[in-house]
Amino acid sequence: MKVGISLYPTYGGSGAMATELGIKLSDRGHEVHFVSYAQPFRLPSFKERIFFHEVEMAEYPLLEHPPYSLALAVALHRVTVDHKLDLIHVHYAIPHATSAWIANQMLAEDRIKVITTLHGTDITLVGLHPAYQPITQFSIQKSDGITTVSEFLREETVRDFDVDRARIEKIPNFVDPDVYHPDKQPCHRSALAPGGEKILMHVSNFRTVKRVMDTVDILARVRRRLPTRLVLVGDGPERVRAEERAAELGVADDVVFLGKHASVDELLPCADVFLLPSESESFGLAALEALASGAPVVATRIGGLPEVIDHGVSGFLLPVGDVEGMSDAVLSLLLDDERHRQMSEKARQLSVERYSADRIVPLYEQYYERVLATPSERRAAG
Ligand code: GMT
Repeated sequence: MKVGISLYPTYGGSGAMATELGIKLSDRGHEVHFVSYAQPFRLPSFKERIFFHEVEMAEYPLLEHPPYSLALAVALHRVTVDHKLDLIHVHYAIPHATSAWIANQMLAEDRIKVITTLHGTDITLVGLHPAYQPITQFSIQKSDGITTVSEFLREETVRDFDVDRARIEKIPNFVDPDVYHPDKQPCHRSALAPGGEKILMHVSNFRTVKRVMDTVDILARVRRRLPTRLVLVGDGPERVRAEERAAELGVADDVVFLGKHASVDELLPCADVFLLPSESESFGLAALEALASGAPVVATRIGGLPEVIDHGVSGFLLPVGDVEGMSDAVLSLLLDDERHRQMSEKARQLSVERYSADRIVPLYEQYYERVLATPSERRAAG
């Protein structure tokens, strides 16, 4: 099959997942064409059957906000024609689903199938804004196939975007258990915690929704009982406030800001506990990668996180903002080696059983086949 994949190339779960999917599809013999404004961060420089097409943007003084959605539509159209794609698979509805719809209109009689994978805030946050809701709804409804990464997100899509539940396929995110592994080397433990401290870790794009500040508050509480450090991986709008918070609480020396890191698989095995105190999370890919690396996860009971973390088995789920409860949960693990060992084992075992790439990627292939085999009403209707 020849598949075009449109995605956000920067740090973030939807781009990471779309890239991993493309790589796995190419390993399974498919030809994959990534279309985006920059090379996806998890894409290796060369891989057989993988191609990257950069969306060309023209600058012009009148264009204060150059129309990326149009440039992407043109690129998708060109790549479809030049490489005879079988289907376009877009990740994150805004604006990718709309650009794919435009590209398909340009293809006229030669239209191909478009599958939209909804990842999170394209439905729960940005997509709900009146500036985008109608076009997002239209583009999702016009897609030939729709997938969501969790049951939670499927329900949100049905409720807020008037899509028939039966039209949505839930295909969860996945993890490569050989890449995310408790024994992965190097994990740099002695550099991250030179005094032999315990390590709490958080990986995100530091947007408000991630509540990074809570991780600093948790560290401050845990550190009163046990020498512990917090390793923060990623960057974004909340980083400065998190740095200020660490200084305010007098724990700055025990908070390590690593910035963006392309290979979190090398760091996660160092985590004694992974923290994800988000106020919204459709799935929580970062949590899944941590679990597969053997780190129990302390997170919030929201969105799709209960589909990924088993409370009391592979981690703990607490209400949003319950910093005290999360600190107690962390301490219950760090102060009990046997409990920690058991939870770490379960984290690895359950995450791999349910969400390994070998199990999930074929679901996409089967879904592609099904969508390709279904006559398109929208095509007939024009
Ligand atoms: O919706 C977003 O915030 C963007 C997206 C991203 O690119 O990071 O994250 C979402 O997609 C991930 C991959 O499917 C999920 O693991 C995240 O839970 C989800 N983020 C939110 O729902 C906040």
